[in-house]
Amino acid sequence: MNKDKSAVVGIIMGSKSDLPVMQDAVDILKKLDIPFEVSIVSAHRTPERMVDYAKSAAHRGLKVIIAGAGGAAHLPGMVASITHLPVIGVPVKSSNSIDGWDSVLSILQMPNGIPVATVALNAAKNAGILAAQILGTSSSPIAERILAYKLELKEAVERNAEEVEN
Ligand code: RP5
Repeated sequence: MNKDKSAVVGIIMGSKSDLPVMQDAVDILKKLDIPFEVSIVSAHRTPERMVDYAKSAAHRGLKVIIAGAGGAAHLPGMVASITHLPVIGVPVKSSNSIDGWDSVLSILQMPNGIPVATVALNAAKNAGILAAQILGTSSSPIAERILAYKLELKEAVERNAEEVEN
């Protein structure tokens, strides 16, 4: 487990096999200079660890949790049922999945009262950006870094447009 004491975002995933997808969340949080921690927490294989993680998250200083899982992807929803922190769910297309629909629907279809902010299939990068945006509502430096990132996106499109149109 990557235990950064200053972590404000917790990235968790059901299995090490989710890491290649979840690495995108790691990379964008690094780029945006937001302290995070990474852990493997399985809803089905390590339920006690999941409960401990979710119960201690706010107390340990986390502000947002990004939870990725595939298949019968109960991790994001179960963590959201335990903590009051916002949980962003990343449906991971695991090797034996039915085109990822299993992951998407099991994270998306939460009951009233227990929301999970679900991003697109394998969209861990967007989960990282969304976590940063949540943090940016109460941190001007983070908000500024997000604005700078958006400017980069805009300039890349403009460069492409110029290349294609001229
Ligand atoms: C889920 O089952 C994990 O999140 C992963 O996406 C999927 C497969 O896990 P492994 O069998 O590769 O460990 O719990």
